[in-house]
Amino acid sequence: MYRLLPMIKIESVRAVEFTHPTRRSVDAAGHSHPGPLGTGRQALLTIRSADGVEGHCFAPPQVVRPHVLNQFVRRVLVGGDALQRERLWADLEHWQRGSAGQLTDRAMGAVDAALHDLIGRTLGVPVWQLLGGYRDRIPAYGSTMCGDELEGGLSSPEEYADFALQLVEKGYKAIKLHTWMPPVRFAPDPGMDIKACTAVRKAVGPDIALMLDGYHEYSRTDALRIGRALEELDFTWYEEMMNEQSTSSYVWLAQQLHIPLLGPETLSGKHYARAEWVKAGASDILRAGVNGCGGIGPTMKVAHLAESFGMYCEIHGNGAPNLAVCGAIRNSRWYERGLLHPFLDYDEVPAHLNAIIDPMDSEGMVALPTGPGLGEQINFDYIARHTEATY
Ligand code: LLH
Ligand code: MG
Repeated sequence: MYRLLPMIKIESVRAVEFTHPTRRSVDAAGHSHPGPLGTGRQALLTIRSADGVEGHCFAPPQVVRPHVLNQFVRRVLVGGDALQRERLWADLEHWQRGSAGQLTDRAMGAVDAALHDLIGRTLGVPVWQLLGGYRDRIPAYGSTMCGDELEGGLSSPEEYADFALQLVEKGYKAIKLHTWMPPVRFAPDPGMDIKACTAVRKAVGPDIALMLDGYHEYSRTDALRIGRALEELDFTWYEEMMNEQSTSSYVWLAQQLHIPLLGPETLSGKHYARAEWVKAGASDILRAGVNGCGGIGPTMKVAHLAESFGMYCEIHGNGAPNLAVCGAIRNSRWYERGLLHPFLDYDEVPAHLNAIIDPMDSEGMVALPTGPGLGEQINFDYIARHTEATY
């Protein structure tokens, strides 16, 4: 004798675009840095059920723009059953092929996360429990912003070392450096990356786990030079140091180094591309994040793929959907907390939230949220007062 869960019938999909104050500015290569107080823009995607329950996900407005919602997302979702999210995802993927590149993995990721939130909120349970409930807390690593030319910021190896000490003081037991990339004038520079990593290791001692996420377009030989230095410095992993579209370059590097290579992070192709990386021996630790990999569903598939091959899968990026995956799987060692910078307070609650999703304790641990769905505490009043468009 069994009972099916009652259908969670999807009634509507909508997005609101709102503004919020921010001190982050984005450089010509898309990396964020501290900046003057300015105005940021986000969209809140909302999927509403016939019972009046709503699931949400934040996304860049261009990702969930009207064309995407009208042509693909509403056609697939409205009238459907949120509990069939695997089927809905497959139907979206079907539309993706003929969408002329308009239905992106990122759009699918936002829709899939909002669907998970809707299911969790309807059932009154956290998504990380629904997905696997492996743990209720996870160690965080402090993930720095990319290097800059701001005095007192991240403009020299010494400043990375000072900042790393501050992070250890806060409780972090692991730190990842993002080093200098263009448009920083002196970047890329393998020698500077090695100096920064050396200074940080010297400052924090042998017991803090360290990782490097450097310039993403190094040549094989520059990447090898840095990798050999990281081995001397006992780094835990080495991430996205070359263009990830060149699988052969990663295979080449993996064959020369014993430090674990981690990836792919930005490569398109969702779980399919990651399976190819495992087969090719292009990385030792797999990588996927909800935003870039097409959602919570495919990210879980990547994690389970990695587990089946005895590999870790480290989840890319912070935020509620990624944290939910971290709580559900066993083969991720850390949650990526950041991006961090000496001039910015990561713990400051953004105007559109009532609390951050990932407060960290003095032992460097982040607790999984206990609220239903993705557990995001959204400030709907603020968003309503700062909405500029609804679609
Ligand atoms: O500056 C950035 O946005 C980072 O490079 C970003 O891609 C970051 O999320 C990352 O690589 N984390 O591992
Ligand atoms: Mg990265």
